[in-house]
Amino acid sequence: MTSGGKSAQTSPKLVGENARRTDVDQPWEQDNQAWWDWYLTLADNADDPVAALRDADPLPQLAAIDASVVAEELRAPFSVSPADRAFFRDNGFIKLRGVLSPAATLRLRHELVELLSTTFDTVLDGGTMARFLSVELAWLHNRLLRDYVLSPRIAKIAADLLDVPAVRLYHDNAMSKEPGCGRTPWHYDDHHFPLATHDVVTAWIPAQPISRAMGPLAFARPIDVYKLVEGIAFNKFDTSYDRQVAAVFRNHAVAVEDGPFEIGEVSFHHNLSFHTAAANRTRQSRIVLANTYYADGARVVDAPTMVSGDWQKFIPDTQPGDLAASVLNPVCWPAESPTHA
Ligand SMILES: O=C(O)CCC(=O)C(=O)O
Ligand SMILES: [Fe+2]
Repeated sequence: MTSGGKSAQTSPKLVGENARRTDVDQPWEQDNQAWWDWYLTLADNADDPVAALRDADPLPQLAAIDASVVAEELRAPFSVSPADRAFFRDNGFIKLRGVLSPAATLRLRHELVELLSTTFDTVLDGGTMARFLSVELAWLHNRLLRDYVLSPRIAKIAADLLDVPAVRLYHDNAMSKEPGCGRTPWHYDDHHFPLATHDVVTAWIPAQPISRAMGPLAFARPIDVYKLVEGIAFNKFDTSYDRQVAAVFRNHAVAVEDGPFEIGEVSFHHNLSFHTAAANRTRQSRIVLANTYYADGARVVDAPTMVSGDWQKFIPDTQPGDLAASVLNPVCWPAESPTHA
């Protein structure tokens, strides 16, 4: 586990060299949870602060399904059409309905609630307010989550969208945007992943329906709008980067897909896709599993920065410039085991 275990509230401040220097060229010195606590402080919430919270729609009442049924579903292929691929190529993201069944979605939520509540010694859906909780590498010690993370169904969608023959796992990320937690700042993931390739995609797998009030992931389109904001300097101390990106997108009337996710709907975003998420204005935790995959054969960049977070946890025993193919980066598609065929 990389997230500080049963951590008490960590104050979101930079420490060590990260606090002293104004550049982002030094490595991240704290754990992954501290990274998220810091990162969310870079989002501008001044225009629309979270005031009152509302009830989310109750979760559907469904009979629990067996882990073996979930595993079967996560192996079954999902058909990605030529139109889906073209949409992803042009826009850098796609939202696909029915990637998970409602029962498999709720089973995921049950498992993530257990994981997050144990890790942070809290209860979800209101026990912790206004915070973004994150646990990575859960697949290493949780059999059921392993099926969701290494899922041939999900990894094949990633490979099809990237149009590459094989993908590896970069990392999993169990995330909970707690009630009252503000916006996720505008960014693209290319900043975060120290991989020397653009063939990187994140499957953002909601563990419940996500209404607009709960803060669905939202994507600027088309993909090349990142070029409009390439010149904006990242500022690690305040919200200026987020504000400037928002202003440029507004001035250029950039389209933003910020609609809700129905149960079982999963989005896939490319590492050049600019995205953000609204605040969670409901009393329900917005729980998501985000799995990032990259084209087999990619290398680590020559000079990872602090924005890359604690990447050596995800690609251990690997130096900058090396092939990114550690034991924690299995090929998820094509599925290796015959039982995954
Ligand atoms: O869930 C969020 O609010 C942000 C997630 C994100 O940026 C990502 O998965 O790339
Ligand atoms: Fe992201």
